[in-house]
Amino acid sequence: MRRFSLLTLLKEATNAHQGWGRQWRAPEPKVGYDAVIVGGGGHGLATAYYLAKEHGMRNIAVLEKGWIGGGNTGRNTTIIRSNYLYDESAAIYEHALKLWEGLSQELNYNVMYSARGVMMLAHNVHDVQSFKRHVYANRLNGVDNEWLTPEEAKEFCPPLNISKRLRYPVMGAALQRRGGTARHDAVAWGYARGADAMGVDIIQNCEVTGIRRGLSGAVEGVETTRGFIRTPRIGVVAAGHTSVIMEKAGVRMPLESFPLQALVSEPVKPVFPCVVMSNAVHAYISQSDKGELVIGAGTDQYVSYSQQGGIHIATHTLDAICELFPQFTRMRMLRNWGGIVDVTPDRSPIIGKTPVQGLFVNCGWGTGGFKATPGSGHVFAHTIAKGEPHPIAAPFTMDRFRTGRLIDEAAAAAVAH
Ligand code: FAD
Ligand code: PYC
Repeated sequence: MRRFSLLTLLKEATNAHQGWGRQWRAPEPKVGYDAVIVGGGGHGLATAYYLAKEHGMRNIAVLEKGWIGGGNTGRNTTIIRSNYLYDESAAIYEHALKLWEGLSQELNYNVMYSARGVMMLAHNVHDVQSFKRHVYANRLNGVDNEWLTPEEAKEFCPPLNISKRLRYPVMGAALQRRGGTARHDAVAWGYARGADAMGVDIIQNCEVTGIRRGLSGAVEGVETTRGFIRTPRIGVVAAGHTSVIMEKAGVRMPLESFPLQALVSEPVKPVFPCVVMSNAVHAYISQSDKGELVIGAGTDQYVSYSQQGGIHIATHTLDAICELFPQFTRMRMLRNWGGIVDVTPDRSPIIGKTPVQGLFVNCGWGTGGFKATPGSGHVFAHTIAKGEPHPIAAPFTMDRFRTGRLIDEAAAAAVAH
């Protein structure tokens, strides 16, 4: 693999960038692999990368029904933070945030992680109490988070309207300065490139249509649109389509799939310095490096596999954005889209083994899994390689819905489910 460096960049700049070559191969599927990852989103690709890098498993494949990063990875609003309430959640999201901080160097690929600060607005007494509780709990867990007055919030984000006459006035905010954004496609591409260089086969346009189990019940391989592929270990990382795939192995998942939508404006000069989220009004906003305002809404209220959201949901979000940031009232929106998010009853992910031998699952990240991508891949790779959960992933087993040991982050995604 050709490394990116100042020298190679300078060389290619004088060569019309003709010498870079392919970033990853396009291999034909082999007859069998030591492990197969179903789903070429950020989580699946990160899993493959860490399986190869940290566990020496190189005879593995990532099977993607479309193109890598074409699912929620390429559709999300890229907010990264680790300010979750419960110890288990803080541990896994902070593990991810620490990996984000060094990810461009780790992958030798610019994932454009930008720690510009994530500010969550409080609009009522309940918000104030809840966010202050998060601030204190986070600090006990070594996670940065601080409370701002409305004036301090405006100083941090000058376009913010803190007039007391709003329908949802800003009563304060919780700020995680290490939170921010990253370039979603680059995350998928960086992991793909790194995994490919270690021998992982990344196979696009290859849909898994079945999971074959032997007489003992253990997995034997996957049926795909490109033929049967034998493997003793399958890791399913398919976000909103997880339950569809798991059903093929006879496993019923505690998941619901909802559309979640986002939209971007026409590009403008730098005007918005941070990320702002508002739970109460279901809106969040940042500005991409291209200049577009990136705006997200809440989930639709009904389960669906349509990659569009209801227009009334986006309208409600834009109303809220215009009230909070009146200067954006005259901006034009360029495009909108939806992704299918996989939501568990306690809004926390499921990472681990399943009742079927050789079948592992990583799902339930719902509206908030982009931020977890490096940490999720890292702990899931451990789980697949060792056959036992990584200590950080151990609380996130599917079994918690039987035992009742829930990790109830129902409000953690900061948008209404
Ligand atoms: P995906 O990227 O969806 O990857 C799963 C892959 O599996 C897909 O590429 C799909 O094509 C493939 N697949 C499905 N079925 C099959 C099959 N049968 N065979 C082979 N392949 C298959 N999270 C945040 O942290 N911050 C945010 O700001 C944020 N905003 C969001 C905004 C929107 C509009 C959406 C939709 C989501 C948002 N999220 C956010 C959530 C985040 O995008 C997801 O949790 C995360 O990207 C999931 O990554 P993944 O790799 O598991 O899933
Ligand atoms: O988890 O921070 C988040 C998030 C923001 C928008 C969607 N999810």
